[in-house]
Order: sequence, then C-alpha cells, then structure tokens
Amino acid sequence: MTRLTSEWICEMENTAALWDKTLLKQTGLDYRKIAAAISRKSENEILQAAETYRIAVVPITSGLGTISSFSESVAAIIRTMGFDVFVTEATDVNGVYEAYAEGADIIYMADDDRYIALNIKNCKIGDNNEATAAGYVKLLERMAGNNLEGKDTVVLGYGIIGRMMAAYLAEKGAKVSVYDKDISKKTLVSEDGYLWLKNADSLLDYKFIADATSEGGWLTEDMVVEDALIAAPGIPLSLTLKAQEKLKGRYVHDLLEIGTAGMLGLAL
Ligand code: 2YJ
Repeated sequence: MTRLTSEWICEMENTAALWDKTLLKQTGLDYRKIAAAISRKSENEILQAAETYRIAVVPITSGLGTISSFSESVAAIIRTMGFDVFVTEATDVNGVYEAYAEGADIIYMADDDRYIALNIKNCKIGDNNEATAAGYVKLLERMAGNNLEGKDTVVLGYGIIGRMMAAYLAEKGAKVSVYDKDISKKTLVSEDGYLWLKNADSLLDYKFIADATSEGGWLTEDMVVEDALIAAPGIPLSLTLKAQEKLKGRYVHDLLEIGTAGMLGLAL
C-alpha cells in the first residue's frame, strides 16, 4: 500500500475542484455522481445530505505520523461535493472528541493501514479501499459506454485494490484476466476464478484495463493498444509519460480524490 507524500498532494487543496470538472467532462461522472453510483443512491440524495451533514477530518499521528496537507486535501474534496467540512485542531482521539463536540455526523480519518469515513449517527462506514475499487470500476464502465458485460478486461496487480476491482468487474459481467509480476499470486487468481496472464506482452489483447499496481512508469506506450481505456488507482501511475501522451483522455488516475468522494457515498 503506497503512502502518500506531502509533495504529491501539496497542491490538491487548489486543484480538487478543477479535477472534479475534468472528470465530469472526460467520463460523465464527477465526485458526487461517483459517490451516488457506488452506493446505489441518487445524486439528489447526496445533494440533500449535503444540506444537513457536517463532516470532520481528524489528523492522525499514529505510525508514520500526519502527512502535511492530507487532511486539508480531504476537506477540499468533500467541500467540492457541497458539504460543510472542517479539519479538527486536535489530532487522534482528542480530535475525534472535538469532531463529536462540534456536531460532526461523519468523521474522516486515516492511519498507515486504513482510511475511513465513519458515520457516527447511523454507524455506517466508508472504507477507502472499497470506495476506490468501486469508483474506478464505475469510471471504467462509464468510459466503456456504460457496459462491461462480456468485455475482456485485465486487472494489473492483485493486491487489495486489484482483487476488489476484479470482483466488481466480474459482478458487471466482464471477463476478467489478471496480470501480476509476482507469480505467487497465480493460485489465488485461479481460485478466485480469473484467467492468469503469464506475461505483460498479452496486455495488447486488452482494451479495458484496471491498473492497481504500485510501481510507477513501467507501462510503456508499446504495451497498450491505441484505443485502450484505463482506470488506474495504482500509485505511482504505471503509465510512462509517452504512454500517457498516447492515451490522453482515455485513462483516469488520481491520488486521493475518487476514493475520498466514494467513501462519502458509502458512509451516508
Ligand atoms: O492523518 C494523517 O495525515 C495521516 N495519518 C494520513 C495517513 C494516510 N494513510 C495512507 O496513505 C495509507 N497508505 C493508508 C491508505 C489506505 C487507503 N487505501
């Protein structure tokens, strides 16, 4: 699991709203629509919740500590969705207390292993892994003309997110293949009922790609077809600069926004 760095996200407070618009233009889905789609709610339900819900983000110092601008970035994403949101001054348990005392309904917090949105009014939880996997599969489906039924898709990387994406893709009727450079994953992939790809050359057979690897810059332009569509939650991004150029407008990747938006839908 990749830990974000402050250098990567230091501008996110200023860029979160623009990315929301870009996503909408490119895929037809913005943060709110993603949150609604993966939680099977209407966009109106999300909009109504925005009128009454108060959201707190609590910085967490445990493990490797806080990441500078992490909490502010999370707040910026939630604010873009139209919600009233604040970052607590206190951290950890004291921060949770502050959030409660200030009337928060949902508390966002992340340590090194888990990133959640906890609804303290109805006890629902939005888990970042689940929201990220579901959100990106939804975006891929959307880019694929809203239909993945029977489509040959490939999942790159069979870690937590890759495995979840494979399950969501299969749920949508896609034919799922998996590539992971770690061949010890083969047994699990076969047990889960997916096709194991021996080597990355076969990626050229696939138009629909879910990239959940955490190694940047290995997917070169000659490894992917011209009309490929890629949903890439993996950090850092696998696509090389040339591959990004070749697939401009045909891949979706961000560091925090899509997952954070989806979590809100799941927590409402
Ligand atoms: O509050 C803070 O500033 C930090 N404790 C945030 C830590 C964020 N955590 C991560 O980036 C971990 N990789 C866990 C993310 C799980 C999402 N899949």
